[in-house]
Amino acid sequence: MSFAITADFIASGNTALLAAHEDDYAALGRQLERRGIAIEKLVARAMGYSVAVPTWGVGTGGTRFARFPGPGEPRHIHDKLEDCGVIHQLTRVTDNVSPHFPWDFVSDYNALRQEAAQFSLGFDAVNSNTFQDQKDQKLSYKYGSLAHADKATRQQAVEHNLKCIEIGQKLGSRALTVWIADGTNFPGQQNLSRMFENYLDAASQIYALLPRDWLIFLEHKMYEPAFYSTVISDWGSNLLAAQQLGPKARCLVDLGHHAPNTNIEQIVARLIHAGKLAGFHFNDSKYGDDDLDSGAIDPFRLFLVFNELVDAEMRKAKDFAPAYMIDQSHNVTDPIESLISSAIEIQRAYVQASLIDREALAAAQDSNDVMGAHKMLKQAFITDVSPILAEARRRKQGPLDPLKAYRASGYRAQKTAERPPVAGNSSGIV
Ligand code: PSV
Ligand code: MN
Repeated sequence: MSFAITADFIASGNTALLAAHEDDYAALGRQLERRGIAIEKLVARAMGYSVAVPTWGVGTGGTRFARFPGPGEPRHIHDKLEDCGVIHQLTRVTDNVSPHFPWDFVSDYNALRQEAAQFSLGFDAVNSNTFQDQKDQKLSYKYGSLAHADKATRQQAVEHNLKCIEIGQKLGSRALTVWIADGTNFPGQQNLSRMFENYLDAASQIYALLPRDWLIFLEHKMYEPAFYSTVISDWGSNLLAAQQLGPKARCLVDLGHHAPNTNIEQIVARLIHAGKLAGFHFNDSKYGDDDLDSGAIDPFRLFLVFNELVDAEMRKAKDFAPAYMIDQSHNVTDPIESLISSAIEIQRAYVQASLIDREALAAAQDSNDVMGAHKMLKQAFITDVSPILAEARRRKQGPLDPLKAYRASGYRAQKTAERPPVAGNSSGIV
């Protein structure tokens, strides 16, 4: 393992920024004190927050038109772990990675777990992949996987998911995320009811073999690659499936998988009510499943999602333990920069939502003080909590300014020299 970024490098970068940081932190502390909020409590919350990075996120993404490879791209899971290690070292909030199979297949998962631990990384949910055909695969997923009309193809997809669980157990993971691309492009192509029933039958075979302390996260998506119908298209179908499977099945919310203008925070509230919220795939979007960087387009929506999450946390909602993960496609930026920035934006929304006086908000709501209640949310959202996030990082020996530290480190240049570009151009997902 060859880390280009040392603790001394981070500490000396912080020395140059410390006076300004202390000034900003003290000013914010005084402001929050006037509002009856202790800044120390927020630093503690920021320090306790964690969001997982997907292994595929450190590779350069693309669209169905083209993919423009970036310099020093990771070539395999070992390079990806190294990049994820840098993101965690610089943000101090991404201590878990979420692998995707077969993209991250290796021969020795015990060794991989140890390798990750050297970067202070653990493994979050494992993701199965039955949306692509793999080399030497017997039956094709062109017309579906867990919901395929053919029983043998469904069985093959079930077995792949079971294999992912087996790998996940070696990695110390405790959840399997299942997103299927199954659906149709033409009305009449398949029987909509039968496809859902096929899915439930296959998913229940996976569910039956989940290890005792494992959960299965079902991810819904409205469209793409199927454009007329998808089997698990929305949170309604997803909740139905999770309820039918049993208590270890929960619904995962990918922020990009909804119709435009959908009130996602309300879906989150409903899933919390049902005790069925698995967690998140964070990203941002403008038009569809854009997979843009979290907080880049609509930070207020991200904040409103966290408003529901912090509310549930404070009132100790039953079965509430969401898994937080980023799921983005970095097509035009250095993926490490995007993931650093996104992790911080997500942590920011969490801290901002923690500023809200829940009792005062409930009192305003109960007395129908519409503007008063709304302003409480807005005041929290417009509060610049950057000094809190910086202080949380500093106390964990991280940099005050992660992006600046990353750029100054020369990490990407070093990796560009070490990792020769993969030949050829390609299109498609990460
Ligand atoms: C599908 O669009 C998705 O959000 C699922 O989480 C997949 O596993 C991931 O993207 C693959 O990039
Ligand atoms: Mn996703």
